[in-house]
Amino acid sequence: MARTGILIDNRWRTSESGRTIDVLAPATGRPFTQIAAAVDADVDAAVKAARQAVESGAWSRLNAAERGRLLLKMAIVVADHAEELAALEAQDTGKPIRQARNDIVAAARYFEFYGGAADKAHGDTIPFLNGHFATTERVPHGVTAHIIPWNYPAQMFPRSVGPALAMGNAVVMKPAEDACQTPLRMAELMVENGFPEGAINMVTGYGHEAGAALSGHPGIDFISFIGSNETGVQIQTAAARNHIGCTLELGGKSAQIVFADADIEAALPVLVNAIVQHAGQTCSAGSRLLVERSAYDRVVGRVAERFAQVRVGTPEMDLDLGPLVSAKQRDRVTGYCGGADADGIPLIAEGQMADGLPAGGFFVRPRLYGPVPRGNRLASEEVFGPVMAVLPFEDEADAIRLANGTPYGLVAGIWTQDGGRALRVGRKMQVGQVFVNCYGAGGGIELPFGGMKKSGHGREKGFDALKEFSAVRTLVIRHD
Ligand code: TXE
Repeated sequence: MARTGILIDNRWRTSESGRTIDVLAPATGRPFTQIAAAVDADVDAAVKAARQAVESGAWSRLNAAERGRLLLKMAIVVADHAEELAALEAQDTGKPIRQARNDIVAAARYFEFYGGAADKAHGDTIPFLNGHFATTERVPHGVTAHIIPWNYPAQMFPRSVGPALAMGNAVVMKPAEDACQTPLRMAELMVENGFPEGAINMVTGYGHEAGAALSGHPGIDFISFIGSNETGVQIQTAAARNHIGCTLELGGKSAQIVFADADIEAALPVLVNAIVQHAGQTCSAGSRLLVERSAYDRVVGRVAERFAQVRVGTPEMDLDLGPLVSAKQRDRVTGYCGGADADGIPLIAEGQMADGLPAGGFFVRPRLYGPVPRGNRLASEEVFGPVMAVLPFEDEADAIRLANGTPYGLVAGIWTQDGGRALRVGRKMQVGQVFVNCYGAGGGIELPFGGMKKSGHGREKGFDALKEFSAVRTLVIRHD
């Protein structure tokens, strides 16, 4: 049976409701496929299949090295299907094909990292009372639920399920209704490459139906969520009702802080790319450019020149950025731009639209605004589009205050040639990741990633994710 979107016990199914959702290509605005709209009964069947895989031993009887081997095999399988997956990702999300190819490289690396890590997450022995031997082990939660958004589905699929499976959980994922083709294809490849029934289950559908049914299901033991703040609150509420844990990764308003002594020519491509990559639809997008006042005109002038060269095109044109994912996101971003214009914020530079863009595509022209007043919403709210806000700062203390002055706390970039300042400022950032003289640094599969404040809690990526997807059991033995 063809991929429908609902995968339970290694078989594709249609929704109990019989309904489907049209999936639009962002570059044309036209449907290119359909996914099932899962409802309560589908989610219930998926959770039961996962539970069965845990309780029957179909999944849980595999030892850590065997689980790791299956994940490692997927690293090779994904690499073998790289071009097919990249084309699917580009069509589904609208991003330039080169960026989609990078995402597939990252996806394979997630499988590799967590495959390799599966048999290396171990407990401790702890000095305790005389005559006692105390030890800990890491045990899976059981059934883990995963809800991901539409911006990086190819990366987020293995980033989310990889560590959960490595630790021995059986998983149920609800990918985003706006873009989920690569997670479905990778799940299919997992089935073809030996994952037992019930280990990986997929339920496509709307957030308020399939998503709410999954996060509120009494049969799940943990929730991993990436998405909006509003939905994050609902997820945490659902988790609390079931007395289970969750991780929330909820976006940001990340600052790039440029001091007057920075090597601006080295910084330039990184500063601009941090808001251009995937049209700014990146949780860690560097959407605020904070520039030391004494260098403001010089730095902003160079950024503006580069920004004006940025080009918007279709995935196949493979320019700097593609369309936004949906009409809803396009309207959100143009709404912010309209607000900035109405507030009289100067438009410093605009990107270029390629000739011959399809009329129905969700394209938006990138915009650089500044100086943005500190109280303006463009200075503190997540736009999730190619819109950068420039703000001047006076000195180090002011930079720290300004960088930390939003409700979010995901990432910060610091550009300076003064090592002491980089450390001083970096260690004051209320964020989960700080980059000095670089930003994003190649995806960072190995690096713990997650937020402080309204950017959420818990850590994905790296070894820390293995801790999130497991619990510690302490065992004490008295021997005299
Ligand atoms: O998010 P939603 P949306 C931010 C970004 C963006 C805004 C809105 O600012 O503009 O959120 O995006 C599922 N119970 N981020 O509306 O709705 C939904 O089906 C359970 C930042 O797309 O949170 C999808 O699978 N699940 C973020 C996922 O949640 C529900 C990436 C995300 O969708 C649900 C995306 C519910 N009640 C958006 N409602 C980042 N951190 O990168 C929705 N969902």
